[in-house]
Amino acid sequence: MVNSSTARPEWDVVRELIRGRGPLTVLTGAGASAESGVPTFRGAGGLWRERDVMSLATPEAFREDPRLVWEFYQYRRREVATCAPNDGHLALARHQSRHADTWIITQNVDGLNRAAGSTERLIEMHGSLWWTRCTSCGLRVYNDDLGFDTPPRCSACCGMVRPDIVWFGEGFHEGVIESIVALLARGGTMLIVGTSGAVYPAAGFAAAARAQGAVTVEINLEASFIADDMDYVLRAPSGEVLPYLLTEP
Ligand code: BJW
Ligand code: ZN
Repeated sequence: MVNSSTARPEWDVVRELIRGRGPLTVLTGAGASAESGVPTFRGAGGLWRERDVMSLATPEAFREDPRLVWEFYQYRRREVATCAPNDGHLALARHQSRHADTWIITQNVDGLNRAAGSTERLIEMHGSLWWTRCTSCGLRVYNDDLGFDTPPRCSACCGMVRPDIVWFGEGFHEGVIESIVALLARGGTMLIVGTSGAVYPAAGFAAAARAQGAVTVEINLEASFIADDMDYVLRAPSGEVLPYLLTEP
């Protein structure tokens, strides 16, 4: 068990960096929700009914068997519905409420940043488990009904409804990439939290920000694929590191 009150010179350096360096941009991945009980993708939790969850997160899988993919997402929604934001999510939300230039870019679809209070300056770049989209007319609808196991029909055109999630090979919501590109050009500090750096374009954000003057910090239990793009590396759980870094004296 890591004790965050123990002296940790590197944590203190990064804490001072955040205090003194202007804008803060935070990129999070599945590890940022791990302490809330949400399974990560490339860890032991990456299987559902013995299938690699990554093979279900594709447009091809949905075309082939919409019911199976919907069931998988309904399972995920039920699982996340039992989870609460952890100290890392809460520290980020608190920091944002005091610092208008702090932005969160999350790859997570669980909605836990929003639940922690980060309702603004949050980009859920891979979509959300709590929204659906019509495959015919594109209508997006908030939907937290955990009750049904087949894809619902669109209220506007009767088309088949899918999770409003960015699957492999798919593009992003309008304006998302443009907003991120602008954030990465701001300089300041960038925290890269709980992501393995295996999925693009998110895996390229740290290098892009660093090339434009940002100082990059990885917060991860293990070395990610993009650890070489980091100026600092803090190997500890985000639920402990983030409150330490972001607590005001
Ligand atoms: C802890 C911790 C604790 C644990 N504390 N840490 C360039 C090169 C090669 C390929 C491509 C490329 N560009 C695009 C591609 C193709 C593809 C891609 O990247 N493929 C790769 C497999 C190579 N990308 C795409 O298709 C993307 N679309 C696209 O590029 O469109 C074109 C386009 C580009 C640019 C502009 C416009 C258009 C879409 C990618 C969509 C990914 N979607 C998923 C599924 C979501 C659905 C769902 O949730 O069901 O998103 S994939 C999955 O991976 C999910 C995640 O958000 C994403 C990232 O995973 P993440 O978060 O890193 O999780 P893990 O499990 O891998 O890692 C957890 C980490 O936490 C570990 O490191 C642990 O150590 C750590 N950890 N506990 C701190 N307590
Ligand atoms: Zn429709």
